[in-house]
Amino acid sequence: MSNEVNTECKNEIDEFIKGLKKRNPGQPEFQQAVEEVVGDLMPVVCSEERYRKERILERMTEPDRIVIFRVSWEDDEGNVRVNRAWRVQFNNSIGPYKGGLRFHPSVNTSILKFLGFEQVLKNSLTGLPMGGGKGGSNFNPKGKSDREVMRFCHSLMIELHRHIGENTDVPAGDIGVGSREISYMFGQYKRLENEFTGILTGKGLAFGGSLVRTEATGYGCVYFCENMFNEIDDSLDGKTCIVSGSGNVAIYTVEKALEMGAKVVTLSDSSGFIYDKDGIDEEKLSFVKELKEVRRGRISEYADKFKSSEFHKDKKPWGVKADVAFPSATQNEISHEDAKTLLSNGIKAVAEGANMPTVNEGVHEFRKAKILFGPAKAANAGGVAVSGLEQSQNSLRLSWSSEEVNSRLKGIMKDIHGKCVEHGKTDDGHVDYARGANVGGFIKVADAMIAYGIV
Ligand code: NDP
Ligand code: 2IT
Repeated sequence: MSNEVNTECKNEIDEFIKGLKKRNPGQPEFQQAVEEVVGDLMPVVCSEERYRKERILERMTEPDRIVIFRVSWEDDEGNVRVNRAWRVQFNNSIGPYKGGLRFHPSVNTSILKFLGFEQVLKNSLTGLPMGGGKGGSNFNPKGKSDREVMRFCHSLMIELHRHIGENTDVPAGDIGVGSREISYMFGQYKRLENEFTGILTGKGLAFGGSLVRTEATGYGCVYFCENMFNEIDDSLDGKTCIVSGSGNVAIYTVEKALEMGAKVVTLSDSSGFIYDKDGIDEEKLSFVKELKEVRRGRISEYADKFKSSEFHKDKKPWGVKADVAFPSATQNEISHEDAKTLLSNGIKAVAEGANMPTVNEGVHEFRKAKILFGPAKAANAGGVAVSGLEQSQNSLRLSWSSEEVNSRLKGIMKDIHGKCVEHGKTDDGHVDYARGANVGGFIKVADAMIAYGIV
């Protein structure tokens, strides 16, 4: 990583990145995700002969396999539609592949490889036996009827079913994939295989889903942020927060932040953001849940309904002065300029609910400024962690209470925080959470790969 944060092994880093770019042309998101990680890992590799000799970074940045396939389906007007779908099985060294499916028109190989690569380290951090993978399609669920989404999901599973399994690969939700889509896909898998097994997570409660999975990513992100504040003898109580997105992660981030005594003043979607000077309270959040989870409407309706708020069309919330930012929409939503604006407005903490929401130059600004920066692979690991707990419950053929799942989630987020402190504490006592998460996630996977020989 060519930046002021990582100065050790600069030549090795530059050489590695040069090779990576050559091997993966036209994949900017994947290159970005690896670059962010390699700056922290190279010093570890340089200092440990077994990692260097074993070419562990070259091996970890090459996915095990990628399946790409056509999904044909029929829309409500009888037109034949064709989409492309992927499953990137990145690394199964410490458990079956695990990671979400994303349905969004922007989905491509680069985005899914970045997500799969991050997922390997994230899943390792949870301490659960999960490898990393990611998948999805360039299908756009927006404006489609339930029946169209059903036909698409059923068609997708006709191919995907042969590549997944409870001990092989267990997909879940991500952008554009929630309980409706998981249910259609699970129902089709069950039919094709004549088997009722936990091959997807995020299932409905009536058919093997776990309590608290819906809330897990947002809740986990807030728990992680609270852990970061506690580390410096502070807390979220009384802090003003800005949240982007208004989907699964954003909604439950707001819910938990309110419970912790924070004030949340923004939400967004791809059309713009709302700013509510009085704060989003429980009642307003119920409106957002109904708007987004049931009616699938636009966030601008919030400003029509609540007079204390205003809608900023085509804008992002990063110019609003606050103590804490929870980017919870998508990759690269915080530009270098946005990061500088957040810092000049006195931001104290950034906890990444979305995957890679900050461009690398922005991450460097946060790390240099020594604010509390919770990187995605640590801060948003609560979602996949509860997916792991859903897999455990499926294997046991038991359902745990919400208290049980929530307390395990809290414990896992605390453990992840602990790993970041262990590997990220700097000489002046500051915790570099980005380095801590990268190194903490890497070691277990690297050691497993080395134990297997040259694989
Ligand atoms: P949802 O589909 O529920 O919500 C996504 C939200 O982000 C929507 O408000 C959407 O607006 C907005 N958004 C998506 N893409 C863009 C874009 N290109 N530009 C602007 N806004 C955009 O997804 P999730 O809440 O599940 O996911 C949000 C983020 O969290 C993603 O980065 C995902 O990878 C990550 N994540 C999700 C986990 C999960 O368990 N669901 C777990 C860990 C991380 P609009 O509706 O207008 O498109
Ligand atoms: O990015 C993520 O961690 C997810 N979308 C959740 C993956 C999962 O398997 O629950």
